[in-house]
Amino acid sequence: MRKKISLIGAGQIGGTLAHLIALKGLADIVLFDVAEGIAKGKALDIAQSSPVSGFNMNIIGTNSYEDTKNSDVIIITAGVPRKPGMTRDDLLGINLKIIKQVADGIRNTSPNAFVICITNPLDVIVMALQKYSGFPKNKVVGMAGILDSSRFIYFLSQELNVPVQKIKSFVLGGHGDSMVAMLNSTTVNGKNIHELVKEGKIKKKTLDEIVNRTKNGGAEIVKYLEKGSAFYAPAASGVEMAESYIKDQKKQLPCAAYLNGEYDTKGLYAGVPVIIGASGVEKVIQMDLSDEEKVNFQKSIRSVQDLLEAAKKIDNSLN
Ligand code: TXD
Repeated sequence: MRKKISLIGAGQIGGTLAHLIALKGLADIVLFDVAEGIAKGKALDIAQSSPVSGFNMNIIGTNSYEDTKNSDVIIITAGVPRKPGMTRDDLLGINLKIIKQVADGIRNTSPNAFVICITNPLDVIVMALQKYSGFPKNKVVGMAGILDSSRFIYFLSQELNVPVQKIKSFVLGGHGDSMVAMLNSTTVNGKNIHELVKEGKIKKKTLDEIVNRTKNGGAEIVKYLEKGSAFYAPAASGVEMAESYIKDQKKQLPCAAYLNGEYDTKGLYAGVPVIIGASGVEKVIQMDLSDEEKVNFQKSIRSVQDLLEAAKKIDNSLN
């Protein structure tokens, strides 16, 4: 039985998600947007590429949640992106309102869906989505860590002239300036990055610059684009999560997941390595963090908690 993925938000990321999912033949696609024309136009355009690209997925555009009924996966990008000079947190007020509308739309139409949230500020918006929708915590997850880790790995591969496939790393914590590159578990051709610093293959200063460039990865692209933010890498990251669920691949992926005591954190979503399989978030992986990583991770958690407090002031139903 062919799976069904509904994309709530047919903007830059939503349209790219639809195209990538179609090219992979992953599922039938419903592109949903309040701007119905955008959803319908992009769906028709992608569908018209099917003879060229050789896929036969059904893809429609709509502004009716009825059409998204019984989705296996829902990927949410509904919201407004940053403009130059804005932080992800500046989007909180407007995107909280939007995510509440989305939660109302999907609650009764796709109660068994695996929901991947992409809308910023990610860590709090995914938390609000889970509360507003009432979906099980293991079926609501945020996409950020895969993108941040992918940016970090790309920058390292460019610096070290090593294929990206040969670099393993995780960027965890909140999806903001306090995100944490886990250097202790970063390897290049199987060798820990700290060894490469000792061998003089990469300067510590250069490594720190790469960590900072990763933290500012989104803002760097917003500056270039002026209107809108990154969408190719975010979409590719969201598709990896959807595929791991649909194909029960049980991949270990850095995602914003609900913590119930792991990493000394309870009752909060934050970026951690999880296993994604047919039951959704099947396990939170407890990594051995260095003392410095523990301090930085807890700092990142505090910034998520601070933003959650700001969200609760906007909508006390989040208390
Ligand atoms: O790593 C990450 N999680 C981030 C997330 C990476 C990049 C971008 N990040 C955020 O994703 C960004 O800050 C935004 O909050 C979302 C979506 O970014 P995108 O670039 O796709 O924004 P667009 O192109 O403006 O698309 C948003 C669409 C647009 O077509 C609106 O009409 C639609 O959302 N929209 C709605 N759809 C459904 N329901 C409602 N209420 C709604 N309001 C707006």
